[in-house]
Amino acid sequence: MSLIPDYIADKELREIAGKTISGIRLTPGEGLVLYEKADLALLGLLASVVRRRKNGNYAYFNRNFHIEPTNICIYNCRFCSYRRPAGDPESWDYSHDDMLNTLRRFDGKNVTEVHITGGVHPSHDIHFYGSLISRIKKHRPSLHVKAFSAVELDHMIRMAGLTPDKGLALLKDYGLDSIPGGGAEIFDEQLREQISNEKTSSGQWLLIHETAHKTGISSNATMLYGHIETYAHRIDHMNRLRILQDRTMGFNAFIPLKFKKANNRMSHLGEVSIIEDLRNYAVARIFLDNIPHLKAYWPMTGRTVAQISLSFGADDLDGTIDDTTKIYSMAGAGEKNPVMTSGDICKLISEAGYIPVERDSLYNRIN
Ligand code: V47
Ligand code: SF4
Repeated sequence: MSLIPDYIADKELREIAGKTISGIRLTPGEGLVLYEKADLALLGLLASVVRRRKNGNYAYFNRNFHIEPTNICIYNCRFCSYRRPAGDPESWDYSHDDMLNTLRRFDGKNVTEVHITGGVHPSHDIHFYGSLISRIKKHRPSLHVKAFSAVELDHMIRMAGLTPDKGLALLKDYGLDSIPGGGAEIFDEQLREQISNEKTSSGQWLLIHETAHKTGISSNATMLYGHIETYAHRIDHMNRLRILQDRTMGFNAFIPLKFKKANNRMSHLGEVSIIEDLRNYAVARIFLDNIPHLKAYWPMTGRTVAQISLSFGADDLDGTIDDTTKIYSMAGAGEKNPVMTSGDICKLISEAGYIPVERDSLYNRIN
């Protein structure tokens, strides 16, 4: 008996569904057909087949917190609600001691990862950030440091006059463990110019991640969706990631980031629906057959949508956060002060019918 419901009459869609169920890679054209023709129920079914093949009935989370060193940034992306010019009353620029104080708040608490990212400050250099990492490691050697988007890395490595391989090797020596997925936005060059003019190019973003993977530093990848992009742009973005991943296998997780409209220069666009969020998770899970994990980042989605997304391909909710990130609350996310205990996360996951698993930053099971 076929898993594909009879009401799906479209021949092309039936073939694509059949390929997905058999574990055969979809072409970019077929991925596009899914976005254009498949309804939510079919996408949920297919994404769940893929999700269970890759991650069984498990849903992952970790115990983490963020440090956002500054919101002063040399770039001015149209979608960004977070950046402030230097001297603005809402800008911040933390010293090492400020950030070490944040770290000390977690002394005696069971966290395993610090996620560090922020604006691209005009003058903080690779040694400022490198020595921050080494001070963190000195204070708490077992903490995994996941730090700096490829956009921040690109700037600090260029400022130092280094090549990506030399710059990343230096940061690894300082203690960098892995790289978060930010700054990818959308790779299509024309669209990127419209929403984040002058920022690190798509090619450079991909090169930094490829170099990191070759240096033994794994990473995540994001995609900013729900603004002026088309489905073809989303497929193109994921296809570029899929091609790179075939070469390196260094991406741990893919994280779709929904454009949030508050306090930025693209507010007039509004936001896409939750249905669209779930369809997008599902297509990503089906299309990105070589990235092991799909993360629903709950401070952005809110906990309810994160919970539902587990039935649309997501297998990771990110972490406990402990109210340490402002990026999404400044962009209008419902979670104004994001905090969940590991008990809260386990409850969300269990209620959705999945088995909660605490992981480390590289997806090894802790519990
Ligand atoms: O690159 C900025 C996005 C990203 C808005 O690797 C916005 O585990 C939506 O990369 N609406 C930074 N998105 C956050 C990020 C991230 C988050 C969670 C986990 C991981 C990981 C990485 O935030 C930026 C940009 O794409 N962003 N403004 C906005 N208005
Ligand atoms: Fe700067 Fe990042 Fe905001 Fe762009 S999204 S303006 S690079 S902080």
